[in-house]
Amino acid sequence: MKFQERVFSGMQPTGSLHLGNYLGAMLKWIDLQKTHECIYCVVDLHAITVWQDPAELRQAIRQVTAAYMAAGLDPKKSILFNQSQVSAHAELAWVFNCVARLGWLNRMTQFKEKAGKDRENASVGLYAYPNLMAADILAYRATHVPVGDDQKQHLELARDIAQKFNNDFAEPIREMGYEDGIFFPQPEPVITGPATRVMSLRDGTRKMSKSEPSDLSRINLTDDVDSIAKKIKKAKTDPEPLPGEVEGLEARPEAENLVGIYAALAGTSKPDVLSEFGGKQFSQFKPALAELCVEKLGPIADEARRLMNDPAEIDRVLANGSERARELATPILNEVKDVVGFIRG
Ligand code: AQP
Repeated sequence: MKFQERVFSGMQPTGSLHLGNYLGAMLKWIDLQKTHECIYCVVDLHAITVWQDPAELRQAIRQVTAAYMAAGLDPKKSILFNQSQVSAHAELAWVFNCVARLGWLNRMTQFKEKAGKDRENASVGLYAYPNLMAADILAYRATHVPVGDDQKQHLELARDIAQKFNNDFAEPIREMGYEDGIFFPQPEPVITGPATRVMSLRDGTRKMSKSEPSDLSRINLTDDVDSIAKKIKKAKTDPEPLPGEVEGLEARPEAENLVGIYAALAGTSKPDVLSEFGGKQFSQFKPALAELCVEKLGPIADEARRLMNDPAEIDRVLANGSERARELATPILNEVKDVVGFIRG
């Protein structure tokens, strides 16, 4: 079956969004919105795989939605909604829990990192997280998934699940009229640009992350001008000047990270940034980077704050997006139920 091109992606409302989320994923979301049918989700079911304070979770769902809109996602063009309002995600995830193999999930590095040494105490949800992510994507038969580099492995798992579902149920799928036996597409990761993995400002070998305790490690999309400037100023670097060529960034993770951030924010490439700043010290590069960050992120923070003044309007956007999402997902889920052999009323 030839599937219509459709984009799906999401972010967890586990705190304020940061520069990594913005450069790694959201910039591409905004671009794809111009050419594709796009579905952008606030993945609250994923968020509770680690305990969340309920009042803070509600607030974070609205904040992430406000950040989506402030960054340029248009709820009239794209579908913006929160995952828990569309039960197809959870229902399909259960089917996928029964399709995916334990051995596949045991290989997921994100679970190992997040569960850490206290693995026995991690939630079952955290372990099964990639199955829910596969359901998020395949409930819409999405063909393209713009994400940061850290999600590559989960995307590969989603492709494996789609393939195994198609194989396991080949006969009923064909009987249903899918002559080539393909019920789910193989979703393609879209991992492009100079900042697919933005690193911590305090340690160039660790991913910038919402859950990192030090706020100095990341630039939040809600940070004011002074905080942005302070965080860039304090960002870890090495004593060498910037190289003139990209090869010179090898084994200099902090330098590479800052150059990648500059390139992504400026809409250029690392070689372009180095042709401008090669040979310069960080004391010259950092103020230019801070200025660029403020120029690009300041208006997003201001607009998100303005939107947060009207939470009822944000809730309306989410309710409307959820309705549109349900319209797309329900017929697909119904066919899944028929394929699997459930009886529907
Ligand atoms: N540092 C990053 N660089 C590039 N892309 C990133 N993404 C996250 N961090 C970076 C991308 O942002 C999207 C949404 O991520 P998420 O919020 O669902 O969860 P995450 O990947 O687990 O992000 P965090 O910040 O690390 O959250 P916590 O700390 O709560 O686990 C994804 O497309 C992701 O690739």
